[in-house]
Amino acid sequence: MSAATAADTPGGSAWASNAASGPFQMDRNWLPFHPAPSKPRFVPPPGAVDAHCHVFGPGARFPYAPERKYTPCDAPKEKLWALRDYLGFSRNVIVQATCHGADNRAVVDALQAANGLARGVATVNAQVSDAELRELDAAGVRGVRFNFVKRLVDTTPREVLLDIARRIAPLGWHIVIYFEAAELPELYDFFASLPTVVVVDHMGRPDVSKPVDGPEFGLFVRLMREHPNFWSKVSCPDRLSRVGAPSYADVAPFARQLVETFPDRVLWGSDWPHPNMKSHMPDDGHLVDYIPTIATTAELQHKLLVDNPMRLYWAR
Ligand code: 0GY
Repeated sequence: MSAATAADTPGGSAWASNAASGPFQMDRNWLPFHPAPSKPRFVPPPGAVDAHCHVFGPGARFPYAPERKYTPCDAPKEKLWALRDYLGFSRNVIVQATCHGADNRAVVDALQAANGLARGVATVNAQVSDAELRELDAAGVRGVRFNFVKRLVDTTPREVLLDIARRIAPLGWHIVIYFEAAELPELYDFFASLPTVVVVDHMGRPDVSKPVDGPEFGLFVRLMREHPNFWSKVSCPDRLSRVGAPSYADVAPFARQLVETFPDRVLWGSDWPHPNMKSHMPDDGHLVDYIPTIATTAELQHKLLVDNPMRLYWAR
């Protein structure tokens, strides 16, 4: 859907009625996505890609997984398209959220409805068949996500992940990894052994109260420097910041360093509908206005928002 209806536009009445999850009861402390994001001042370049966002349900049609660690409010594709248009973006990369487990039907449904304007990252388990992988590929999936954040998923043995990695590599897919910075020393060698392009969510979640040139973030920069197959999403200042919106000034130096050091291997994403935010819900307009503070020239912005995601997700 390229043209959002007035009611679906952020700020409109349908947009604001977001606090439901079909037949599921959303978690008592769940924060729904922002009901009326501000219009960003920053205008993304034509063709800009929001390369990290999710769809949730609707639960009545795409049930949340029994093994999930949270139950969200529904965040269906129509609201994602409306937000895309409102923020001035053209395309989305929809990442399978853990609340849907390895059942990728909500993402596939969104991809099939997107008229080529969305690609996906799936979650698969060891039992996935080659035919299922081909179907996901035909729908627009271009990667799998391995999640190491313990509050979100139970641990999957590394042999299983390596087996999945070997099976998706011939499709030209990549692997998206999500972990906390404190876990990187233990996971470093495993990550370095992965055979595909590897995209790291949210800069490996650095503790931004530590120095940007300190050992913790230094290890992540080393991973990127020594392994040219590694990319990073410079996303989610809202999850990492202590000073908060609209500047996210404590996170910006970390993101800026990655954008300037690895300009051809960075991606930006809104993270809508922002699962598991506890203290506040970010204003998506502020997140867009953060972009020129981390990609400070038109050339860097074009790489971050257009060239890089197009190369990774729309090469075919
Ligand atoms: C994010 C972050 C989170 C959740 C998930 O799939 C998910 O459930 O990714 C989180 O809770 O930090 O990137 O959306």
